Amino acid sequence: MKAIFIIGTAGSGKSLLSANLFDYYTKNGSFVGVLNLDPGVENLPYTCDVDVRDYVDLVSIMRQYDLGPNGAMIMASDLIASKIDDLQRDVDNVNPDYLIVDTPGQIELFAYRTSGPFFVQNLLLNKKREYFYMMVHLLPHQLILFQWHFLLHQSNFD
Ligand SMILES: Nc1nc2c(ncn2[C@@H]2O[C@H](COP(=O)(O)OP(=O)(O)O)[C@@H](O)[C@H]2O)c(=O)[nH]1
Ligand SMILES: [Mg+2]
Repeated sequence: MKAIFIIGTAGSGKSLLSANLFDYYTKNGSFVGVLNLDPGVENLPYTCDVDVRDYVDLVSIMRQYDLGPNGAMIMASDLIASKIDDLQRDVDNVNPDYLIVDTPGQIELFAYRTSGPFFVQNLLLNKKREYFYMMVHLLPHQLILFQWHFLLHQSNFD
């Protein structure tokens, strides 16, 4: 299984790119799965095989902890890491050739908090990190340095 993480700023087109990559790989005969890691998204341009919203619900977090949307997103982003075993099990059940990972809307919540790098490092760990890719797109130049730190943090991609 090869995992492709789609990373970018909010509204930069991550979800649409995920949908197009799904179509591209499918048309070329590969078995592709899409993992949605955005707990706050309402509509997706693809049908996800594995969905973090099954485990982390933004509206429930807002109600339960009396948080606004931004605070709930921070909490939800951290909760994603605690659901990695469930998400890993769901991914293993699908077991695609390529796993496209559509990351949360706000890059800062995924890349700069410990939960994002933890998730990237530990997903597919039990698969001995078979070919593990990351993709970055549409980065404003201020973010590139941070992005490379994030990428270089990973020891397991070709
Ligand atoms: N014109 C144009 N619009 C795009 C492109 N990629 C995404 N969009 C639109 O930009 C908006 C945000 O895209 P989305 O994939 O949800 O961004 P995300 O927040 O990074 O997942 C949506 O309305 C998309 O239809 C693109 O390459 N060209
Ligand atoms: Mg999105």
